[in-house]
Amino acid sequence: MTARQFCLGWHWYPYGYARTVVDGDGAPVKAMPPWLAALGAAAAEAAGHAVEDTYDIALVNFYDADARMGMHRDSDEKSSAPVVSLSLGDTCVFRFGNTRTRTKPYTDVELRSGDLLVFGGPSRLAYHGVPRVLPGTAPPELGLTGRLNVTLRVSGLTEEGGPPAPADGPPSRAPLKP
Ligand SMILES: O=C(O)CCC(=O)C(=O)O
Repeated sequence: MTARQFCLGWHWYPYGYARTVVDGDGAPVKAMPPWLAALGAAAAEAAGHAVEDTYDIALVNFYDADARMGMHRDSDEKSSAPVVSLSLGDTCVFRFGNTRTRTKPYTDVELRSGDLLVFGGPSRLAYHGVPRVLPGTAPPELGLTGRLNVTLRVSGLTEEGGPPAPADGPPSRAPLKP
């Protein structure tokens, strides 16, 4: 099982971003809310990073009890601005690794509902993933079964920076990270 994902601002697909391609319904990607962009900037700044560009991507990941996300790097952005990650709902085991390999050394930490994680600087391209969700650990007042993660990034792309939409044929759904 993998996390289910949708995007705001730019649509992520392996290995790039687009405004209009690959959404399940073929519709252009929904706008990035300015308040979410501001939250990303404030979080990065609070963690000691000076970010001049606007946070223009949100990846929203939903994890049910069996979902996971394989070790990967967020390396499709042209900006080196830190990644800001928010967790809501069930606690997960978040695996934070190194920049060279998907394997050890890595550190497992629990991310709980309300946690915000910033990784930038020398850790910006570290491999990371979610090997496990701890079902039933969400705060009951949220009314959420599962885990939601919102990952904020700066694309560093211009309007023209995304890849071209396919000339014809139905939009394809991007495979998710394993
Ligand atoms: O769910 C998480 O905490 C990690 C999400 C993530 O790594 C990603 O969207 O690239």
